[in-house]
Amino acid sequence: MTNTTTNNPAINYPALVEKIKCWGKELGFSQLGITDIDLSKHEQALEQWLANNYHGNMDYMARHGLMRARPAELELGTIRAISVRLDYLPTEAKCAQILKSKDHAYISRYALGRDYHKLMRKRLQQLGKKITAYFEDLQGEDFNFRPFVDSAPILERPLAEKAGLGWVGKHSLLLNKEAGSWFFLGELLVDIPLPVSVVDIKNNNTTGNDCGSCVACIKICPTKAIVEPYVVDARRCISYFTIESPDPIPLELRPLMGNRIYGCDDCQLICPWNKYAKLSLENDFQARHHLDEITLLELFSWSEDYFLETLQGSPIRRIGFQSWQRNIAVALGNASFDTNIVAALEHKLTTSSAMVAEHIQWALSQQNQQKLNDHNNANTRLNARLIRSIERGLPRDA
Ligand code: B12
Ligand code: SF4
Ligand code: SF4
Repeated sequence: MTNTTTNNPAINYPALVEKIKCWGKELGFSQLGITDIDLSKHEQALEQWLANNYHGNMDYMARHGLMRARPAELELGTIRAISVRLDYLPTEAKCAQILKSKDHAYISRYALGRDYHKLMRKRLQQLGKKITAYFEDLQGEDFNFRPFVDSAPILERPLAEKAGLGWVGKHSLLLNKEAGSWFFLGELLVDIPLPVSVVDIKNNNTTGNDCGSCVACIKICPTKAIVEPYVVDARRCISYFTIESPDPIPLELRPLMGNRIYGCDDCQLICPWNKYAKLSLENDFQARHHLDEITLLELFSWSEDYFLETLQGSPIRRIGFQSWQRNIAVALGNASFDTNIVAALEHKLTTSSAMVAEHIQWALSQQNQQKLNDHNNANTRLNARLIRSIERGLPRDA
């Protein structure tokens, strides 16, 4: 990026900000804010997180070093970030219902529909083009932008917090008083001196700690991945070992996964602020192929071709068939004893890769144990507490 527009007195930046906000709304974003790009106060926490190896095998997290907290080093000329959020909670989330049914698959509610990366990046691109057109009308003025969605190089939550979209909760996700945390983040890095958003505490924009003394997310996490307030050890997070990591799932964590085969929502489901979450208006985020209420056995019966074909456009496809089968095998091991489950596991044993076969063996031994004991104790009480809380707090879901 090269900047030729900085401090050009001919440009009415406050008026441009109003236009950008309108364009953001027209493009369907739930909220938009503008911030400078000084994230220096987060550098130490980021360095510590990496030094603790909390990123596991997500090498891309370490690769960029402190550049992740320095957007101008990533994209030369950047002086502001336009930060956006987009609500994704589908109209019928059915979270409690599925978490109760051990023979059904719980897929994180963000992943039931189409992949959000493309949708958001396209809209951010459109926003950038609208600003470009504005500058073209001013004849000769130059404007440069670069969209990011979930891109590893940027600390999206601290940026969004500075832009007034909410605060970082103890589960480390961004929370908003009027929208909870069920939203994605994205940003447009720009090289123009837009006035930054004013943080208005009354109007929800707050950088204060609105978690208060609550620690519900820390207590409910099935794998104790929130190792201290605001800090997640990714290696223990179900989201990491079911989505990000292609490696075998550590033995001690398998029983704690329950039926969560793709990511996990527990720390958001327990959060009192999610009473105020908005349902998504996007068709793309509604469940496809009954992924919100499908049995583990049905998913386990899919062939690789069927998996690739059916999940086209879904974020799930990114993890590949091996990780998909690995995750379902573990969840089948955690389900109540059922001769159909044992038969399905045995059927796949000989045709699966060595990595998946090892998980199938584990699942078979779990099924056998459950046949003898007739129950699986791992996290049973914790799960029941979560379900009661969802049923009380999210009436539309229950
Ligand atoms: C890597 C990653 C993960 C990893 C690691 C998670 C983590 N907490 O770091 C894993 C795979 C586990 C993961 C899981 C999930 N993720 Co994720 N993930 C990311 C990614 C790519 C980078 C996050 C990162 O930089 N982590 C490193 C740490 C050090 O950074 P940080 O948590 O932001 O920490 C800073 C602040 O918290 C700050 N801080 C603020 N206050 C305080 C106070 C104290 C005392 C301290 C010490 C620090 C501190 O200091 C830190 C250093 O800068 C972002 C996208 C992005 N580019 O930002 C998405 C993102 C965070 N993920 C997202 C989502 C939706 C999820 C899941 C809910 C998915 C799911 N359902 O399974 C889970 C939630 C798990 C959880 N509780 O975090 C969304 C969150 C949206 C939101 N509302 O905040 C993001 C922003 C993607 C997006 N574009 O929408 N994710
Ligand atoms: S997503 Fe699940 S495993 Fe990860 S921190 Fe939240 S509750 Fe824990
Ligand atoms: S559950 Fe409580 S501590 Fe955790 S993010 Fe929500 S309000 Fe904060």
